[in-house]
Amino acid sequence: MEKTVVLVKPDGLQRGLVGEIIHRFERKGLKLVGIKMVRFTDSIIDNWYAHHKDKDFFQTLKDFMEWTPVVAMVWQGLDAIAAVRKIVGITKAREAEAGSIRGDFGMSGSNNIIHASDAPESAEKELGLIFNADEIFDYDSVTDLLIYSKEEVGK
Ligand code: FUP
Repeated sequence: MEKTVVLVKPDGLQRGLVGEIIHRFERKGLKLVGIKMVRFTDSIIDNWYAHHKDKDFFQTLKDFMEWTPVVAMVWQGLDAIAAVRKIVGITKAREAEAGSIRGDFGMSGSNNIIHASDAPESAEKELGLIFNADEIFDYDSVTDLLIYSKEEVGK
């Protein structure tokens, strides 16, 4: 099944939202297969946000992401990337749909609490930037057969 990388950003950590965020993904039926704290560096950010390196907000984004450690997680599930992005909400938090994490807890388009991979290529890149292979766990979850149909469970 698909894996996606989630970060609780420094504002989410400061605001005590780590448990709330984990709870939302758990109750959705996603499986946690990796979790740790990471301190982002210039070189991680240059790579992670390479598509933003020429934007005027890039230095602000860097300073923000290096403010405190982040909580990095890998969640697994059927079409997990799209499912997680829906739970996260759009970038500008004050316009994000109520019920999403950004919609419920944020007002900013930069201090927006959480990151989630937006495509299989970025999920793979992000995972490789901060997780070692032995930090990702493959295990059977007893709830898989409740959350998915028999046809879906092996996908
Ligand atoms: P998202 O995928 O929703 O996290 O959004 P992007 O990849 O477009 O942007 C990554 C981060 O850059 C955002 F979470 C916050 C920051 N950003 C800004 O600060 N200003 C902007 O106008 C756009 C993005």
